[in-house]
Amino acid sequence: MFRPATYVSPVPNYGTHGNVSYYNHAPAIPGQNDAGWVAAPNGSTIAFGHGSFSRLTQCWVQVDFTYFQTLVDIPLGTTLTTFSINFSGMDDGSLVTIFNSANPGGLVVPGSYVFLGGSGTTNLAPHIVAGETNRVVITQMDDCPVGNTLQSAVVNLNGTVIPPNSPPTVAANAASVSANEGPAGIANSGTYSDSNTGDNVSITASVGTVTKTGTNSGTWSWSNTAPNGPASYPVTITANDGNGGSAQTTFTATVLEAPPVLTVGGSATYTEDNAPVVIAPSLSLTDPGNDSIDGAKVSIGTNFNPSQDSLGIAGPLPGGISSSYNAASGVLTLSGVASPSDYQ
Ligand SMILES: [Ca+2]
Ligand SMILES: [Ca+2]
Ligand SMILES: [Ca+2]
Ligand SMILES: [Ca+2]
Repeated sequence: MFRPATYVSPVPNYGTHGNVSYYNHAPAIPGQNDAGWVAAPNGSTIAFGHGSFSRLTQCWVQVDFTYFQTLVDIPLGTTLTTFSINFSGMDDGSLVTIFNSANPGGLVVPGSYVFLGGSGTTNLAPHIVAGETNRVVITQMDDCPVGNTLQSAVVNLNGTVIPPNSPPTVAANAASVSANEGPAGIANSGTYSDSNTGDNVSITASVGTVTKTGTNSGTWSWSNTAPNGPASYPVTITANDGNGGSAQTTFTATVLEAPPVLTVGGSATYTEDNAPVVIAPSLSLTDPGNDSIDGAKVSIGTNFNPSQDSLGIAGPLPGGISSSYNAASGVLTLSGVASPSDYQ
């Protein structure tokens, strides 16, 4: 059910209840997944309104519209003999619009109008498409206080009542998420809901992994690896009720650049005039995004004496890395693009 904030006023006086001309003043039919759709008072019929439910103050010069929708998933191969919407307890009128691949903008045929006290539409079967979800929207109008009601509206397909189906809703807790590159990965979460308690809503993600709790409503949790940054991409979460109703939400996932991690493990003891020793025997160098390293510097921090202390490389360097030593400053420079393990 979707109720605009207020009624339309003034409108010309068309002089009869449910007059077709009043629909010319109706706001555009809201989109299938627009915010503002709420469950009807009774999920399996409608049971909208009652004798004193009108918001109007004058007769026939004001008109109040309320929308109802249901999604009818018709399997491929279904023989469509009759398709009608049957009403009871209507004040003051209703109009049925069919949306499907043959009528993407919505179809209203002359027999789609039902007037005060009327009971059903004409046979709409010629306009229904099998093998897809047909969206049926009822535009109910009140053109005169006091009454404003639609007790029931049911879809009748080949003589069988089709239970009403509303699309689910889905929302993300964060419109954007970010995480450093590395093994922790990136995550988001959210909620979903479907007013049809018998629906088991599936949740899928355009990228990454998503899990859910609940059946027709609950929460979802999304995660993905974050192998290397910087990177940013959209993630679409789709909720599908399995009966033709679906909804989507999209958020942005951003993987941030993170610096390399250097651990100078171990220690060395050097005795004057002896052969050189390895100064950091268990040094570890990694990058959370496994980025290449451009260069490195090694220096003696304190008590450096250029005439006595010297840094050098033991053995050949991995390909792509070259070294130079400044004897005056005591800085050993390694340069060239190579992997962290080669630099280590
Ligand atoms: Ca009325
Ligand atoms: Ca549903
Ligand atoms: Ca990176
Ligand atoms: Ca990095």
